[in-house]
Formats: sequence, structure tokens, C-alpha cells
Amino acid sequence: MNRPTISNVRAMEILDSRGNPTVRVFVQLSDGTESSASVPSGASTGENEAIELRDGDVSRYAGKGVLRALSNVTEIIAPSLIGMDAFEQARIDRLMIEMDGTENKSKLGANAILGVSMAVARAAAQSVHIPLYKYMGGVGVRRLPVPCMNIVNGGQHADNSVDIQEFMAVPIGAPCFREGLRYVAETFHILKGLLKDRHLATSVGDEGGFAPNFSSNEDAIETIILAIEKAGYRPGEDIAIALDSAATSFACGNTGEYDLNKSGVGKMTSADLIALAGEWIKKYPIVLWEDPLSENDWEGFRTFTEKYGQNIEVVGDDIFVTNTRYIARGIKEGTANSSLIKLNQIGTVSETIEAVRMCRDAGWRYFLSHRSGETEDTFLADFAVAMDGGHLKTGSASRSERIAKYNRLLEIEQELGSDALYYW
Ligand code: 2PG
Ligand code: MG
Repeated sequence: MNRPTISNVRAMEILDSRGNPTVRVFVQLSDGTESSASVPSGASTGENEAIELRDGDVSRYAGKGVLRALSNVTEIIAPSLIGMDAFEQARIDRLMIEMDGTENKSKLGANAILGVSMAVARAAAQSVHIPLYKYMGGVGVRRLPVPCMNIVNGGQHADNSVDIQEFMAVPIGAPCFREGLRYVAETFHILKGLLKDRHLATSVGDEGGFAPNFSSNEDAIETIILAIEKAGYRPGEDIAIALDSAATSFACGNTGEYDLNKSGVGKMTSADLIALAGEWIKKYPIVLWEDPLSENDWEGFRTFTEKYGQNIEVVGDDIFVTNTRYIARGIKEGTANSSLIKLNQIGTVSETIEAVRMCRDAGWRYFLSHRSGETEDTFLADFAVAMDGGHLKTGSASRSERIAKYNRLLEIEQELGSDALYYW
């Protein structure tokens, strides 16, 4: 049987979970299969991320339209891809990288390129009737990721008094994915009650976590711990805590200083911040800390990892931007012991897989992630299982763009049945 080739590629402008335009790409194969994929979009972006091409035409969506990215898909990418073997993911991705020709995909746009890359993978899987996670991960995949549920939002994801961007509940002691999901979803609901009792807001931020004006960052953590206990779980045994400071968003440029101005704590040096983190790690059941320092504070990151990396997972997000160039430097310098992995930070499926491979080879962990601007696309759920990373973050127990990924993971777990694995 001839392998199906790409027969058509088209794209449309859709809206993401913040109501901003994003790209959806449809790929059709010669056997009639058609699949689509939608591209997410970040708010607290790293400066070295691949570029999301936006029109800049202020008469549409305040300049955020993606019509130029769409025409790059249909006018430039599509003609070169038509006739190619849909199973040659690496070759297709490389061709798009070459056609773009820039370091950061600024010519064609990472949103255009990634949309095609994801849609090709999905179409190929669909044409041979293999679930996407198995197609991308191979016959050995069977491990479900621990859902690190972001139940309190702060930083750039919420208008409140909290500097830390994400407070995640991590069901480390659950026996399987669906039970883990239940543990943290129950905790989310109990937390709502606790906030109500204190007359704090129960509206949610960009990733579906509550976003009240806590009296301090510590208050947020302590209230979550209370919620874990009240839900009937043991903090640190059944459910632990993970944080994403997204510290680039409160760094004072390249000065090495930080300004925790949302909570009113004010200016701190990198060393102060590291010392404060040490107190929290002693006091609270924290198992993972993402971006404790800013993307430019490589030295601070290294010190942080030297001090606490034996005990917790130290994840670099803005500093590595899913780019093997920066991850390689991090491995060499001991900057962290884990990298966040986001498809749209680098812009193709194959390069994302390369980033994962580099972490794995170095004995690092890697943490699969959504973006704060998402769509109903569940590609990430399949990708997380395929990459066998053991944990992912995809928001809270609210907002359907987050829930869609959790529901897809429930389906995958059910499909795997007694073959499914789950452990922290
Ligand atoms: C992060 C992400 C996702 P954003 O900082 O890790 O949670 O946020 O997509 O806004 O960069
Ligand atoms: Mg982050």
C-alpha cells in the first residue's frame, strides 16, 4: 500500500481562551483523511521564544490578527508540502524551518509552522487508525502524567495581590490518573468554599484557578494546604504543592533585582528571593518550583538549584524556552534539573521532541505544559503521554479549554486499561 501524502493544507483564524485570534490548520491526505490542530498562545513569554506572527493591523483585533500567518500557511508552506509523505514528520518540520530561515521563526511565524506540524502528526496518526499518543510515543507508552493543577492564579494571569503566577496542587500519592484528578478537583472545590468563608473573590484567572486578593503569597499557599486537609488528603503525601513564580515578570530588567509589587513586598535581590524560597521549601510540601528566578538570572538559577535541587524539581521555562540551545547550556552549568516543555515556544513537534530527548539524556526531568491562552485542542494530552514525562500542567478544574485536556487524558487512561501506569 502506498503511504498517504499531503494533498491539501489550509488554515483559518479562530479565537483562543482569552478571545484573541490564533491559527487553526487543516491537513488533508491523499487517502481522504483530514485533521486539524490549533495553536496556543502565552502571556508571560520568554524573550527567546519562537515568534508568534501577528498582523499589527490595529483595525482588526487591536493588531493581534493572524491573517499573515494564515497566508504563510496557504501561500508558502502548503505548496512545498503537497505530495510529501505525511509520516516524515522530521523532514516536514525541517523543511518549514529552512523555508523560514530565521533563528526564531519570525518570517513565517511559529504559529503558522506549529499549526501545520501538529496537524500533520494528527493526520498521519488518524490515517493509520493509531491513537495520537501511540503514534508519537511508540508501542511502549503507558504512563499517565500526574496532573499539576493550577488552582490559584497570580502574576500576569490575574489582577490580584499575588506575585507568584501559579500555585499547583500535585496528586503525588494517588493510585492512578483519574483518582489524582479527583483529588485535586475536590481540593479546588473545597478551596472555593474557604475563599467564600473569608469573603474573598472566587472568580478565576486565565488558567481557571481562583484569583483572590490574598493577604500575601504565603497566605495563598497556606489556604491551599488547608483546602487539601479539608478535602481529606494529607499535604505532602497525597497532594503536594508546585509553584511557577514566572519571576521574569517581576524582575527589574537585568539588574538582578526583583520587585514583588503585586503583594506589596517590594524589592528583593536574587539572593533574598533564594533565601525566602528556602524558608518556604522547609515549611511547605513543595515538590517542584518553576522559574524561581528570571530568564536572565542564570547565576541565581544555578545557586537555587545547587541549594534545593536535591529536594525538589527545579524547572526552567522562560530561561530555556524549549530550545535545545538553552537547555544544553543549562545542563552544562547546572542551572536547573528540569525543563518546561511547550510546543509553541519552539514551534515544531520534532524540535519539541528533541528538547525532551536532551533532558532525558542528561537525567533531567521535563514538565509538559499548556499556555495561558489555549483552545479546545487536546494535542497536549496525547503529547504528554507520548513523551512519558510523568507530569503535566494544563490549568485548573474550570474553563473548558483546560478540562478538554484532562478529559482526553481520562480517555487515554481508560483505553490503556490495566496497562496504564501512574506515579510521581
Ligand atoms: C507559564 C505559562 C503556562 P504563559 O508561564 O508556564 O502556564 O504561562 O502561557 O502565559 O507563558
Ligand atoms: Mg512558566
